[in-house]
Amino acid sequence: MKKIIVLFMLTAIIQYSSSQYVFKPNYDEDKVPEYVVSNPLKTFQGKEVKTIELWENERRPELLDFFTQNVYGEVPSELAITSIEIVEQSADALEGKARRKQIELAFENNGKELRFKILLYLPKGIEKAPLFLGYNFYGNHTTINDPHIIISDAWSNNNASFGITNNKLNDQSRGLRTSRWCIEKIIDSGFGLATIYYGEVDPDKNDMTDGIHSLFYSEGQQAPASNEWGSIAAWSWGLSRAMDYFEKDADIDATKVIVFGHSRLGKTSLWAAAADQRFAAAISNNSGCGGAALSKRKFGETIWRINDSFPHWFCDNFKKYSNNEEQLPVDQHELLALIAPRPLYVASAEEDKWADPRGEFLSTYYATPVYELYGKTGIKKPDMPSVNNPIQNTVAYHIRTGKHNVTDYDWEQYIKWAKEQLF
Ligand code: GTR
Repeated sequence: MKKIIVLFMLTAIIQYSSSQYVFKPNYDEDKVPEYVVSNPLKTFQGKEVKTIELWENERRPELLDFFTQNVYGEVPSELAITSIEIVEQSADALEGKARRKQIELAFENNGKELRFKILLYLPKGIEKAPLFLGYNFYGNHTTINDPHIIISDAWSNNNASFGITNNKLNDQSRGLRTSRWCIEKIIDSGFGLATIYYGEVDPDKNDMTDGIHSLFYSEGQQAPASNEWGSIAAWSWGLSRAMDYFEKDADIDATKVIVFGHSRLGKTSLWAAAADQRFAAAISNNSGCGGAALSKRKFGETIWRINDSFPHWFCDNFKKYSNNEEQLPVDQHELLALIAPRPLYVASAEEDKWADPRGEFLSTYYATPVYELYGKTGIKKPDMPSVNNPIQNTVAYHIRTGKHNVTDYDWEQYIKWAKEQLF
């Protein structure tokens, strides 16, 4: 009997590991499994949600709680900014068009400290500027060609094309990512831009002993509990603390802060806007799995794959859904619905199959009933628009030609739409 059990277990283990080993992403629409799209306007107990009151008092809280406890993880407790320091500023940046500030926020808890810097450009001649806020991947100094931007000493992933070989950012990469930020157009349109190096809030590696997480640990604790925050929730927390600062800065209109992010940082901008309703609007650029894309389509990156490659991004409870998407009582369209009625822009790229453009689009369509409850216009039809042909309502969507990236085309759409939506 014992032998049979051992044999059975061995077979199961071998089958399981070989299925993981041969993981091949599905890029064939015909092979998308049949899946149930959960109704954002029906509670887990089956109650129909027909009023804003019921949405706000029952359905929204239960969805927010589900995503908090089972996907991104809970922030253990509140932690306010300990100090704010303007570490550098200029009234004459970007050839006189803008003002620049570099602001350092500090946090202290349990005898530990964390600091991160916000790089801020504000258009001249506007008393209280609306803002785009978004993280960058390789340091503030890569985003804009400006010799005054301070280089962070926080840990970074190595990347030879940025000259980063010992996990340290350096001057070689100054201005290397300007193509992703479109600063001139942003400033010329009357918006400010704030960016933060995400590694200052939490280094992007599977080690939870560092970054903001560690400030919340009890003695001897090395990692968050299963329902507590992974890195995406930590980065989102950082965006909310930046918002705390904006509320104190008289040069900024904190009621018009649009949270933006690309890829993993697009997952972050969506979760930040869902969790913190002070953000006026959200933009998800090519956010894919665990962002805007529907998980149950299993197209491109899947929950198993993302949890396997990036075990630190989500909370441990999310691992229950690896190769087990059917058991999820929600899908990512309900993350989008949590942002309603605030403007939301989801963007895909034609060649970015890994992020499942159709899944990102369908998510905006399935989130739309919640926007409609508020009398807002979302995505009315389940037919994807053609490439470079945006739909721009309160919920907006485009798929552009090209790869996984942020381009001028993307920013031109965001700026135009944000102006229409917020003014
Ligand atoms: C990929 C990951 C995606 C996306 C991307 C990025 O490796 O599989 O989910 O987040 O990284 O952030 O660049």
